[in-house]
Amino acid sequence: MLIMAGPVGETVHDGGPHPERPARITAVLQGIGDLRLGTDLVTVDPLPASRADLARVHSERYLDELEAFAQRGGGSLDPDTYVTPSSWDAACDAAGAGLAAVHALRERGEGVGFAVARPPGHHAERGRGMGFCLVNNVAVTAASLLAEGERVLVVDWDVHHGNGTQEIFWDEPDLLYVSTHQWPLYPGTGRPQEVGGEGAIGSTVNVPVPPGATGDVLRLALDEVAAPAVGAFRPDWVLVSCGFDAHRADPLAELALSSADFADLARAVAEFAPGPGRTVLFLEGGYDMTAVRRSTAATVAALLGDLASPEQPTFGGPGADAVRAVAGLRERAMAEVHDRTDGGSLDAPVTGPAGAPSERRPW
Ligand code: OKP
Ligand code: ZN
Repeated sequence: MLIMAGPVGETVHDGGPHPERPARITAVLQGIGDLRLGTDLVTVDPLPASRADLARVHSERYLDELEAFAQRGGGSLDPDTYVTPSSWDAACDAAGAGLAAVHALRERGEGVGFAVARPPGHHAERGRGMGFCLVNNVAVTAASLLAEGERVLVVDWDVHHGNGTQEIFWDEPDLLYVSTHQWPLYPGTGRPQEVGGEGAIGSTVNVPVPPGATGDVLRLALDEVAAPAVGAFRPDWVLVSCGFDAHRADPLAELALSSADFADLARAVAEFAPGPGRTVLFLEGGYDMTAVRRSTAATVAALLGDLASPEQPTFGGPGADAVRAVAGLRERAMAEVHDRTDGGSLDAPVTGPAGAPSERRPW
């Protein structure tokens, strides 16, 4: 059963000629519609996230500024990130979608949740929106679960690194953040050496891959890098920052996945959950409407147990060696954080999450 929370953002938060646009939600709905789920589709109407929900992950000051900015008519937070008069309400509704999905999953004890909502969230940091993101939707739901004592895995397969999610949970040992992303690419964070803060060493897992990487390379990242960390972590919930912009047709990046690869990633990620009713997808990026439609259909079908997919999986692209090198890079970085904590040198290398975007390859 698919528990869809939303849709949010199909008619609001419209920046005109901008890739992050309302039609993305229409494409997701078409992809779900293509599956003809009938009674296997349950739609829940999200409530807006409350101030308390939002304040778990964002500063009061940023929330006040964002609301007031939208009320004054909006504008730009950065060259990529627009705010319209409807954006504050849209952002609150988008953040509420994940909470509604979790609520419905708990009631039913089965199914897969999908927050079909925009604006996206994973670039939004505690104190600022950026990269098309105003409120960090996946973080709001994760923080609500953490407040209830749950252990949360976030898998971020959007082609961009989720710098906001990483920053918000940098020192949180009960949240494991795993990201695969193209490198180099916006926002420039997400090196393998970024492993989490002193109180949460190893709770951040970054697997950058080069342009041209195919589905098998991301599968390798989940199987060889993510799976051991997840096995040791034992999450209660699996939240997926589900961007479809690693698709080969996406105009914003250069990875080479097909819709069938998203199905494959989804099957792998669902295995990380402790049981049914504990996996929630959050729409992040995805800017080619056909790719978004097909990838949505393939991903949801896979999670509901359907093996069929219209496109073929992809393989043979670059990056497998880079993925295999990640474990070693992580281990060295984790030892360095330990050394610093134990009174080691004060000028040890910075391991993030802050820092200027870098064009250097991490491997
Ligand atoms: C949002 B999501 C350089 C280009 C920046 C921003 C991309 C945001 C992607 N100024 N582009 O992760 O899909
Ligand atoms: Zn993205």
